[in-house]
Amino acid sequence: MNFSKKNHEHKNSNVNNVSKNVILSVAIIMALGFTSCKNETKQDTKTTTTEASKDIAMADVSFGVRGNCGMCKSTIEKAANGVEGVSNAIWDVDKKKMEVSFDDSKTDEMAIHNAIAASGYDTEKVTGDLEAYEGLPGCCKYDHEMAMNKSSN
Ligand SMILES: [Cu+2]
Repeated sequence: MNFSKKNHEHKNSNVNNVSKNVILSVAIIMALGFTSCKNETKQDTKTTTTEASKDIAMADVSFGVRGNCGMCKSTIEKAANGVEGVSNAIWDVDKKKMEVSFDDSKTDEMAIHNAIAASGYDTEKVTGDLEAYEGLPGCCKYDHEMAMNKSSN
């Protein structure tokens, strides 16, 4: 009598453990999703040292890039800054517009378009890599029809 009762309780607690584990993993997945989207405040502030040297042929370009939020901003700017020769890259979230300064003896505008597109974002000239786009946090999955390079808000 006593034994079978204990056994029954034991089974019950097993079931409880399983559902606790499921709840826990769901909570972890949700927490992970949250943190990746909250990362937007933690931007890589790459200090831009615009050298005063006149030997360097600096070029400034601006072009449209699609995106949604601060997280997009850091991904886009990081991609552009990763191109050798780029000294300054700013993406405007309202205008969906990129402003880049670079040394045109080291790189050209298309290399910057390609780097941004490789990170998953559409530019005026290059469509964003779809695999990279799929890997973006949910809040960054921008609309591919979005107007870009807007002159004002
Ligand atoms: Cu985003």
